[in-house]
This record gives sequence, structure tokens and C-alpha cells, in this order.
Amino acid sequence: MNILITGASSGIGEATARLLHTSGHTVYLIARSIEKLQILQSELGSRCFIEKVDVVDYSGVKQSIENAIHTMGSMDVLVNNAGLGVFDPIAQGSIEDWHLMFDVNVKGLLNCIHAALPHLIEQKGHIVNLGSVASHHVFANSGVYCATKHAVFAISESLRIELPDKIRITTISPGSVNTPFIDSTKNADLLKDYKSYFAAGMSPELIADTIRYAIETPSSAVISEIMVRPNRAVK
Ligand code: NJP
Repeated sequence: MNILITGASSGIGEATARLLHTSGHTVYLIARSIEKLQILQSELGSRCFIEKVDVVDYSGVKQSIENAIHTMGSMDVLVNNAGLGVFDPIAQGSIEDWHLMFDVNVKGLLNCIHAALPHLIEQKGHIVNLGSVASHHVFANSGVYCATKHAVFAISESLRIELPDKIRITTISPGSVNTPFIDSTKNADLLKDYKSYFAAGMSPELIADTIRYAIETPSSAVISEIMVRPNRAVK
């Protein structure tokens, strides 16, 4: 299959790019850190294409999706993985961080869906959105992040309800995963607490495997959501 992955320069996106490529798929990888994508591309070799794109920039996203379709010949799957969480109690939160989380996690995801949807409908394609356990639960110190992930799940569900036989839609909803994700948090006390918590989380390769499973499930079925939590007392 021909698969576009956003946020492929790190963590879950990078692990997913590696696994899907190893499984024989063609991958088109986007992120802002082009140097990291270049290193990944040189490791993966053929069937791997890269482009520097900020998902917040709709015209850049639109152009990149056109480029991806042209380069790969079609797009079967869009993996909306780019996202971030800046953790703080609401009363101490920065308006810039709140806006950034909505810009990337919600508007960035919508930008990709809007640009890719006509082609994906034509292809009877598949959208995989990275939600979170925070798509369903609200935690202290991450209220705005939780709000963005609730929004992601609502967007997935609306696509599932409105386009049941036109596209497949999957939400992947992980608990904590050991990636650089937590490094966006600037609150030093929280960062100290959360650093070891996320480090003890699931591997990004495990989440990549759930994404691969959803994508490779025969098209007669849809994996609408996979929630996966670390097997430990504190989730
Ligand atoms: O995070 P990280 P994860 N335009 O920081 C990219 C969700 N999740 O892999 O642009 C384009 O390693 C950034 O690339 P760059 C989480 O909410 C995680 O853990 O080069 N790309 C990088 O490749 C997110 O949706 C956990 O900086 C942009 C990638 O996003 C997804 O999993 C738990 C961008 C982030 O890689 C991947 O997160 C959970 C932009 N404007 C859900 N801004 C967890 N880790 O515990 C960022 O429930 N990126």
C-alpha cells in the first residue's frame, strides 16, 4: 500500500514508518525536521519518500498531498500522527501552548484530512488518527491536550458515521509511550515527575504494530479503535 505518515521524524511516526516499510509498503514521510527524515530515508532506501511540511500550513499540506499522490501513484492510507502535548495546570497554562496544541493536534489533522479526503474516497482508502487514552479520559495537568484528543476522536467518529462504506477510519488510542513527546513540557516540576512515567511507557514499536494491524486488516472489516495501555498499576 501507499501510505503517508505525518510526524514521521520521531517516536511513534518514525517507528511506524520503519515497520510499514519493512512490511513492504511504500511510505511518504512528512515532518518539519527534514534532517531527521533524510537520515531515516537513507536507512530505508527505496519506497521511502520525504518532504518537509508543517501540518499547520494548509497550503503546504495540500501541495504535499498532491506531491505524495503524484510520487507514489496513489495514496491508500493517511496516518495522522503529528501532535504534541505541553502539560501544565490550566491556571498556569500559556495561551501560546494552548493554541499550538489545537493548531497541530486538531487543525493540522483537519488540514491533512481535508486535503486527502477526495482522493481517499476515490481509493476507498483508510485514515488512521492518533488519538489517546486522553481521547476518553481527562487528566490533571493536561486538560487542553485531553481536549484536543477528544476532538480527534470526535472527528474520527464523524467520518466513520458519515462515510461508512467510502473510507475506513481507525483511531489509535495509546496510554504513555516512551518517545520524546514529554520534552515539550516546560513546567520543570511536572517534567521531572512525568519524565520517568513516560520512559516506563510502551515502546513506539508496539504502537506501530497496532497501526500496521489496523491497516493490514482485510478491507471487509474496519478496526475503528484500538486502545492500548501499559500493563502497570499507574496508567
Ligand atoms: O511524539 P514525538 P510521539 N508539523 O514528539 C511531529 C500521540 N500520543 O511519537 O515537525 C508537522 O516523538 C514531529 O516532527 P517535527 C501524540 O499526541 C503520544 O509520542 O520534525 N509535524 C514529530 O515527528 C501524537 O499525536 C503518546 O518536530 C509535526 C511528531 O510530530 C502522536 O502520538 C501518548 C508538527 C511527534 O513525535 C505521536 O507522538 C498518546 C507540525 N507542526 C498519544 N508538530 C505518548 N508518547 O505517550 C509536531 O496517548 N510534529
